[in-house]
Amino acid sequence: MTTPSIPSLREQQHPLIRKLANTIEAAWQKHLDLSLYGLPEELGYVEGKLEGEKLIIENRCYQTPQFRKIHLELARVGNMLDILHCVMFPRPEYDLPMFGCDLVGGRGQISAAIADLSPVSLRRSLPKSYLSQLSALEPVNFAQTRELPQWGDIFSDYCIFVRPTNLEEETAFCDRVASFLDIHCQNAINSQPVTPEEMAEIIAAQKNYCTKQQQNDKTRRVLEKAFGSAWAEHYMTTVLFDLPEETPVGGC
Ligand code: BLA
Repeated sequence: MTTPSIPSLREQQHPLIRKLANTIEAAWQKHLDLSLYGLPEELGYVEGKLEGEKLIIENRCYQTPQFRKIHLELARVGNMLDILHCVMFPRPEYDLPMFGCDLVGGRGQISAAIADLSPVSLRRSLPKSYLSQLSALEPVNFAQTRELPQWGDIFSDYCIFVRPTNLEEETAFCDRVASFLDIHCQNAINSQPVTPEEMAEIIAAQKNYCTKQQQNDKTRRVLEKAFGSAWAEHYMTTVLFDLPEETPVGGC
């Protein structure tokens, strides 16, 4: 008898999604002290129907001393749509940006590849160490860059939003995500807690980030068509982009 293995979905997905999922997990394993994050059980693996096609969602979720939740989600709609979604939510005691990444593809082509380290402090810029490390990366050029939607003012100047046109660009995107993650994880494990005042600002900025992401109608539409609008709202606000706790976490 075989137990269903978790990587089963990624083996059927677009090669860039598979490669990026492996890259992200390898960076996490390499740098971070991971423990499992308990998602509500019914939301770990989800199946629905979208226009007669089966929608499958698989979630992996961890936490670490610096991140309250790091989430990798793979989703597939029949043979039409392949999705990778990933967000690392820092604990608000740390002045760390949000890492976010979304790959959306269908019929063999990735139409949207986005990755960013987004500032979540009210000064609305990345910490200095990030700015110097990100600006030292080799510039990458993509033939087809895409325009951010209105709610996309949360992203940094280092955000990449492209439609990769060939294997070389797919590899360049994946390498850039690996660099973002190396920079991010190294900064995270060396970061020190902030003051309560700064923490309040960070909570407000994380809320703004999540509220903006919840305005992504393209994501919402896919989820609504498969599971209905109440479920889509619940999923977007509790699994994809849940708000940080209001009350400061006590501790010694
Ligand atoms: C775009 N996201 C999209 C698109 C779809 C989804 C279908 C349109 C693709 C295209 O225009 O080519 C769908 N994305 C999903 C679904 C899930 C998902 C169903 O993650 C989850 C189950 N989105 C994120 C994160 C970022 C993000 C973390 O989840 C960025 C860090 C960005 N996705 C993002 C942006 C667009 C997008 C900016 C383009 C939106 C637009 O053009 O209006």
